[in-house]
Amino acid sequence: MADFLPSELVITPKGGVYHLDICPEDLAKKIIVVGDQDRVELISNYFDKVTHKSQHREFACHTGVYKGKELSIISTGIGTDNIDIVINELDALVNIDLKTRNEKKDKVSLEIVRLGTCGILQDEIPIDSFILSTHALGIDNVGHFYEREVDNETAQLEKEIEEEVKLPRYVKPYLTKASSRLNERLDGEGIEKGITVTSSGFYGPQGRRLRLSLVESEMLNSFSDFKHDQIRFSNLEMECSALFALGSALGHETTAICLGLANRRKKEFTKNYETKITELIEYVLDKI
Ligand code: R1P
Ligand code: URA
Repeated sequence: MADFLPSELVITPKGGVYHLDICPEDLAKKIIVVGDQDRVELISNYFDKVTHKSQHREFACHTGVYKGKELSIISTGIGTDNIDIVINELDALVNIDLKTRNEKKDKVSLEIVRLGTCGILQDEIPIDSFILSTHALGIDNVGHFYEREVDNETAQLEKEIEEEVKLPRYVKPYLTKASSRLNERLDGEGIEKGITVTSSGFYGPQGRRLRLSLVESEMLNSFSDFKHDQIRFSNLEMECSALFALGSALGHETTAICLGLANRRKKEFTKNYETKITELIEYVLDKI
């Protein structure tokens, strides 16, 4: 019997994965993931050659060559629920034989960089900064569905965070590290670094109060106030936790670099999105 039956791993008539709707030959080993579908073309416009273009639901994929590097740019849409789909299907494309439905013996490790946007959690991080995630703290739930190994240092830090940060009582956070190898490549002058908080929503789950009152109004400040040696919470978004947790558990290298759009401490919002996202794209394409 095959390792993965049709109810568990859905394969399209043309031999691709169900939601992304791409086939193994459409994918490069270096991948940039973005939330916004329109950002895919903004990035692939820089390619010297385009070899594949597709879109199914919110998942656009452009593969091509940039300065000799083969890259795929894929949109995930918003949220860790989508990341669960994207990471499992990207892994299936390289590590499961979709014809026999059996796991491959020799595994492929993908390099996956999220190029996103985020909110800022510290006064000293200017609006429009590029923020490289050292870790992600999930206050979503996706990571809890999978067994994975966490090193002692990360487990200890997770415990301290859980004790000190004022989260709603039914939120169980999980901490994961970004790939240090990818971070060495993406780091540079002026790049801000820190732990990225990944939320399950944009408003209440990120401490934004419109007309509904929030259960825990101190959550955001207690993230900003948390300090452990040189470690700080730098930013807040909606995908990194599941990307790092599932990606590393499957043997892939994952990290994220995000443009800080909103400083939540200073209550400021960018006026420079187009210019700054272009700068971030050019920065990542050259470093990746
Ligand atoms: C919310 O506006 C969206 O923007 C951020 C969040 O993570 C969320 O997906 O990232 P992207 O700009 O990559 O979508
Ligand atoms: N994306 C988020 O998830 N939060 C912000 O504040 C800005 C962008």
